[in-house]
Amino acid sequence: MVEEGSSQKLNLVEDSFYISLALEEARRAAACKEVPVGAVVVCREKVVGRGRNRRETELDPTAHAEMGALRAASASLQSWRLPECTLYATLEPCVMCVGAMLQARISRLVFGCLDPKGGAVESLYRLCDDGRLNHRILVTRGVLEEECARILQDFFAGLRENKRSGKRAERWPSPAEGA
Ligand code: AZG
Ligand code: ZN
Repeated sequence: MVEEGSSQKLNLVEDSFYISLALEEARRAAACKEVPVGAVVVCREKVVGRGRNRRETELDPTAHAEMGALRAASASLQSWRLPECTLYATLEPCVMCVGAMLQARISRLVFGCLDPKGGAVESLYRLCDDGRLNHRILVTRGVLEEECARILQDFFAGLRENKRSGKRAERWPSPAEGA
């Protein structure tokens, strides 16, 4: 689902392309047993930062995909201000990541699927459009929504399956069976 509006429609092909790059990052995260979330930052059609969730790898609660992409973009553009940039994320960003985007003066956010338990753009809070803050971020949601949701569903289904088969392995063969 993408909101209607001619400018939104115009951006759809381009937005889908950049979200597909964010999905590549999410797949890389999954390959490292990380919750598969990916992000890219784009400035004047050029990818200036990529990030993927690396919390387990880095043992860092701030190592969300969006934070990695923002850090890489700031390093690449040599500026903490990123006013001409759009951030593309596979999942609705959390409070921390929207906070960082507001600090960076990101102009636009595009994301794939909602995060009902952590999203700070629509689900729990609406931080991108809060008149009390000193910056607003234009938002487009629902780009490649199914793919972005599916990669998370598959990851968590795999975790549950591993947990079940792990439990089976613990029970069988049991020591009593002479294993
Ligand atoms: C996450 N949510 C977002 N938005 N981004 C990440 O990198 C995450 N990791 N776990 N939940
Ligand atoms: Zn986050």
